[in-house]
Amino acid sequence: MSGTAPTFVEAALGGDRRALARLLSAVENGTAEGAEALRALYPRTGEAHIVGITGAPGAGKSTLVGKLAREFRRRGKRLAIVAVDPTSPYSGGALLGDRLRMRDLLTDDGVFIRSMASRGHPGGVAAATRDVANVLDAVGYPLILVETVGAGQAQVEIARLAHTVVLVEAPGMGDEIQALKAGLMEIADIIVVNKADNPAARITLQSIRAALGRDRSAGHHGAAPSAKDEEAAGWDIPILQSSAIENRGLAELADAIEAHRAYLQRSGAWENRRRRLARADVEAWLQRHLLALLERRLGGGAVEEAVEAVQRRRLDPITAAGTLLDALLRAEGER
Ligand SMILES: Nc1nc2c(ncn2[C@@H]2O[C@H](COP(=O)(O)OP(=O)(O)O)[C@@H](O)[C@H]2O)c(=O)[nH]1
Ligand SMILES: [Mg+2]
Repeated sequence: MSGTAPTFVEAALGGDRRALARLLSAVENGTAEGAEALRALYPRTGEAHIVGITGAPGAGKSTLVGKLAREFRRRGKRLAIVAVDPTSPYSGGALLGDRLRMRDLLTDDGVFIRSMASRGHPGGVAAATRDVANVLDAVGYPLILVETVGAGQAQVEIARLAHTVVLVEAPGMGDEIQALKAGLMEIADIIVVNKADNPAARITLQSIRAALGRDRSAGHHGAAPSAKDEEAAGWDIPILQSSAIENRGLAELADAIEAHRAYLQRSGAWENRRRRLARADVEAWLQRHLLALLERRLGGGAVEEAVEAVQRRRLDPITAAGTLLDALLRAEGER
């Protein structure tokens, strides 16, 4: 390593929260300093349990994550929270009331809370989320809760970049289960119907059970083996209830998260998921390196010109990408 990176990486490793915040900004913004820090830190990663918390806006994810964090703190566990949802009430833009409610977490040294910027991630938000989680893993947080809004493919992609995916549902958010449409049901390891203080939660619970083939009338219990991966065959997706505002169902949810990690490790699936994460990291950096190389060899405008041509339908994206790659290989050959 060279430059200024070692000092603030070391400070972050030593528990300096401001250095950690600065490190995360560098990593999020894709600076050279951030990349250098990530490189230095990566060997220390791979131990944390990364838990994606996803679901429709308004389901109560942020509230639930805050309460869940307190539950884990009661169990003596240190943890980090990453909010990819820009409306999360953890930091800067939050309403005063939200901040007051979060005050105990904000002043707890055992919790580190990070809100991701909603834009400006050179390699895409999924890759930036991985990088942020990797840094938090490296500096020693054994549990990382990542809140993402379960809307849109990019968000599903982020949720998938976790060892455990918790899907938060809530009653009264439209007559259909939101997650079915978004394809979130397929990636869920744990489902929790929040706002169980609302009587309509029963109906939501029944629709989810039916959707998973677990309604009693179907004559069996236990999940039909999920199609998402063969590794999931030994895991019955728990369908829990919670009321984040009434502090109910939190211990059960924390238990389920811990049980899922134990299951992954027992079954060997932990390694499969670690491999998936390693692959995502390699592919994300491959893409970033390749784009940077294109820019250096062909000039900054080359990719933008191709994008423009594809937008105008003068070129298809397959030809455009192929042409860029050919030009790059030619430029390399001439060196
Ligand atoms: N009735 C009820 N409201 C809740 C519960 N959890 C969260 N809320 C409310 O639902 C709204 C959305 O919560 P928020 O945590 O921001 O949802 P997110 O968009 O999924 O992160 C807020 O007004 C919360 O106070 C709950 O368990 N019961
Ligand atoms: Mg939120």
